[in-house]
Amino acid sequence: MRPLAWGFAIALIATVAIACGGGGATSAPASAAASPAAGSSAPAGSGLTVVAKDLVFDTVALTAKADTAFTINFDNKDSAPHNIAIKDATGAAKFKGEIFPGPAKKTYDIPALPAGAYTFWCEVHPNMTGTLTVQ
Ligand SMILES: [Cu+2]
Repeated sequence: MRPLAWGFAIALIATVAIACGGGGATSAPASAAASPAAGSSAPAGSGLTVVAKDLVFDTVALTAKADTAFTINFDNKDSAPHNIAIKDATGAAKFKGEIFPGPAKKTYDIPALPAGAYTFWCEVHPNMTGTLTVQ
């Protein structure tokens, strides 16, 4: 009887300790984890925006979700023709958008890309470049 009573008492103390410590600890991270997950899905679906003006891109760093097709809303504000092309770290072309003069806008549909570091650039003006991080 004694060992059983001890065991019950220890189990009871342990349960109370877990309930108090665990309850407070788990509820906070759970709610914190839920909001970034809900927030990150919205930008992925809405697409990216890049503006070309005065022969430069307004954005030199883009981020996209790995293995997920996405769009780039390209706003060419110059009269000069521009486009956006994407190559991977080895220099292999992954996407080439239509070259068009501005002012005009086009939406490019970018295929799903594996995680990695990419470069985007304008084929007409090779000095117009930026980085695309797929993660
Ligand atoms: Cu250009």
